[in-house]
Amino acid sequence: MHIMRAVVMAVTTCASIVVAVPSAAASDPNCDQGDFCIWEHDDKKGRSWTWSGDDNNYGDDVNNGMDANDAASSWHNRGNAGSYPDVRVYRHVDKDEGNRCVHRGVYMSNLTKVGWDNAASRHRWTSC
Ligand SMILES: [Ca+2]
Ligand SMILES: [Ca+2]
Ligand SMILES: [Ca+2]
Repeated sequence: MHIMRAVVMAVTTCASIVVAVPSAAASDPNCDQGDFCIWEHDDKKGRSWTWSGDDNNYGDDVNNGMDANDAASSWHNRGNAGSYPDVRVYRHVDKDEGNRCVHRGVYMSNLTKVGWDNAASRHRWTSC
């Protein structure tokens, strides 16, 4: 029941963000302006997860029965310009080794090409 409640809250949060920035959302229906977004498959296919803030553990982010840990096969940083425009993605929840900077605006459609398929476990906004 905890998981179901988290999903409902996540959906509610996303809905409110869409309402707040309708014009930006229209430019990419899969990933709102200001968010870091990941997809289950290449080319923005399959389940997706989006965050406007940091997330220290993808394992509790469930979309349609699947959590985000080690799931990302494509990603897109649609962060806003400012103090923290980039995203640093980490392979592990509890270790900093093996992280990667994803600059603002970067979309990677096939993470296998850079050795990151099904690897991301958390991220934080930064400047890198
Ligand atoms: Ca995947
Ligand atoms: Ca999480
Ligand atoms: Ca991982």
